[in-house]
Amino acid sequence: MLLEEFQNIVNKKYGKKISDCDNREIYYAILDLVKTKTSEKEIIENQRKVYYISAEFLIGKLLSNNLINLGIYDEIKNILKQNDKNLSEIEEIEPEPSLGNGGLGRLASCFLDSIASLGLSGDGIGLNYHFGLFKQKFEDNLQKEYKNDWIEKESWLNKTDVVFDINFGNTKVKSRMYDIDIVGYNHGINKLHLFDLETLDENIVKDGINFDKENIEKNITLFLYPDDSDEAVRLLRIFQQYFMVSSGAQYILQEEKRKGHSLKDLYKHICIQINDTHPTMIIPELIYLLMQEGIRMKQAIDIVSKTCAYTNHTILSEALEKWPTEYLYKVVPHLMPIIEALNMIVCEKFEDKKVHIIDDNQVVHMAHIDIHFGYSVNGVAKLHTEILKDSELNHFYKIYPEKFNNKTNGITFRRWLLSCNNELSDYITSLIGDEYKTDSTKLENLLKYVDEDDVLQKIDEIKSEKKKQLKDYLMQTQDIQIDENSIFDIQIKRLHEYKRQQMNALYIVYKYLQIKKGILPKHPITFIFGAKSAPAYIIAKDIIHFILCMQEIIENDEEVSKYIKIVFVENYNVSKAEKLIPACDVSEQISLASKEASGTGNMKFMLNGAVTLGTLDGANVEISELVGEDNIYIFGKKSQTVIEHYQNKDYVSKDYYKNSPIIKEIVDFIVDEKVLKVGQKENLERLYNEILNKDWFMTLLDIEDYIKTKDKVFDDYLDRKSWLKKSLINIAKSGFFSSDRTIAEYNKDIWKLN
Ligand code: 26V
Repeated sequence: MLLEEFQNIVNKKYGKKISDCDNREIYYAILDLVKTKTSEKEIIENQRKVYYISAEFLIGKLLSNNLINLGIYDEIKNILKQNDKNLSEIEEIEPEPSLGNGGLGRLASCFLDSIASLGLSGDGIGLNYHFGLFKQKFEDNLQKEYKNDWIEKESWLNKTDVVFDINFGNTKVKSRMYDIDIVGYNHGINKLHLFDLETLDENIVKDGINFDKENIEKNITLFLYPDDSDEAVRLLRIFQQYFMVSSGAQYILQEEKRKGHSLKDLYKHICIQINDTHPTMIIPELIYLLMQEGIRMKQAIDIVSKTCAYTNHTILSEALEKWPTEYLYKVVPHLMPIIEALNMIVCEKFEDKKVHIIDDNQVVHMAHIDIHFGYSVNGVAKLHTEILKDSELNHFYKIYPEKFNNKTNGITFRRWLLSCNNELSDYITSLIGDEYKTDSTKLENLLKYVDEDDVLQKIDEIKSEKKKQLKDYLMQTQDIQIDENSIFDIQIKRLHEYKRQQMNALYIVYKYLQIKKGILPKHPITFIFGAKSAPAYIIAKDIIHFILCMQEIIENDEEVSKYIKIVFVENYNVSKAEKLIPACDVSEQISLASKEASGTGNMKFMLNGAVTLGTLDGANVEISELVGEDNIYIFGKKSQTVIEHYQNKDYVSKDYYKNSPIIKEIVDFIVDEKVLKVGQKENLERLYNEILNKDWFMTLLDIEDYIKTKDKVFDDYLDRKSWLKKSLINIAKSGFFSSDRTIAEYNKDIWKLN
């Protein structure tokens, strides 16, 4: 049946047999097949519907994922095999959209998958960035940025007839909705609505990722929001945000009217989950639109406050959005009276200026709008929510304790196990059946095998197979040779000082110097990094530079390269993560305690049998509670200590440098002659001075403990049986981190959809 259907599509498209098509033709034919199959599915409907609004949806490639969720993955794979085609080669043809920066955007996509897979009615609302997040290349050991041109004539995007006017004061633009179908696992479908600027002009992008930031009639949906380094860029970000929320709000109200619902009952039929503060303007925008419909302000505020819920994803103050009123007057003058009215309501109720929306410097605190005028505030891991309640948002917690709740993040097991590691998922199925695919807690049934040698050996074989696959991939794509028998130690995530890639790099320096002194590792190690830095984040780029310099030094040193190797994977993205994670032995989760709200990579590694080396930060705390201390390597100061250091302003990195000969030796190496020879003096000196004199994210606070613990990890790896036991326990205990569990909690406590 499916074969016939597929052959028909191929015939109609190209007038030839499947076996005569090239991989690209096959890719477009499967795309058509999936789209046809999807359109036959029912749209999910419940009593209520959630709209997940987010500036980022890091969807990744969709081909395999959709095949899995439609239940035709194995069949298609076989059809292709019979015609001498290989599905994994065809996957390579699909361009990867980069509609997100990192964890926040990937989480939104995992959530859409789970919402549909649980049969809940929920659509995503976001932006259709034509070039997304930049494509990263390394040139002269430095990061260079290029546009990611991902939209092709035939793609997952479906153009719709839905068009809205978007008003920015004097300027008016048009937005059009494009839809991507979200296929639930064995379920119906929901939609991801991506809004696009009708008058966008891709030609205004000149060399790399530069374009005219002020030409908003042509630029709004060109790139994923760039960092806010200058005024034009900050303004552009507000233009983007308003473009998204106004399109989304108009669409939601249009749908409600189409269904015959009274807008006064909005909150009875729908809810809106605001993903971080980027979509916050949907609150005043909805109030504005309801008032246009003749509803009085007081009632409009009441309706909207019962409709919107807010998720906080970071406590980093530089990431909490604050916009000067002056900017908002420029971009959304019609919303300012509403924001001012909301602020008045707050000021009348609460004297404490810390909870006001507009501060004395005429700056609007976006999160404050969400907290006062939304009905739920949640953090994304147990520790993170506690920190919000106890310190960062304590003033608000005291006023609205009932609004605060925790929803520990999760990941979709369809993508992060079934699709990226079907060797492991098939083996798990052979041991415990496939119930775990819809009830992830069933993975615990694996625990009965922890002492069975043949099971442990098979786990080892699968890991080796995935390491071999990664080795081949790196050879093909980056011309890099790695030893598949070495330990794969992997840190992949956005580059940020708080995530402390610099600490990992300093460990490698330590190892390098040891080897030079004749103290040799017992087993070879491959240190793998993948990370993009924001284009204007100077120190992050210096860290990349330093790691690439170390890579070159080690590569060209025969004495050292026998034992250790650095690989920096270029342009780290979702599909690369899918290849790296199943191959990992040691998962690096080493952020400064209190700074990583949750992390989700940590969960993906655990599910694929890697052992975590980490601090008690974000969801690492929950991983550690689940697997127990024998099955994770925890080091470093706890969040409470770190928070006290910040409060007392008593962390002085230079003291650590002066008091420890090891620290001095490795930090000095950043500006050693050997490094200066392959690198740029300016960048290396800047990094050296930063760590020595500032070190805001306290690398040197934890580095000695990190070295000690990491050495133990590599020693323990050699006791294979005990290591594989840890690996199996990690897999067995990872069920909690399924995004199906997270979404079930959102539904039960916040959305109440069915
Ligand atoms: C944004 C920015 C913007 C400019 C300046 C520096 C900076 C630093 C961090 C951020 C992060 C924004 C929010 C975010 O992406 N949070 C991530 O959300 C994930 C999903 O909940 C969570 O797993 C990560 O721990 C959290 O960092």
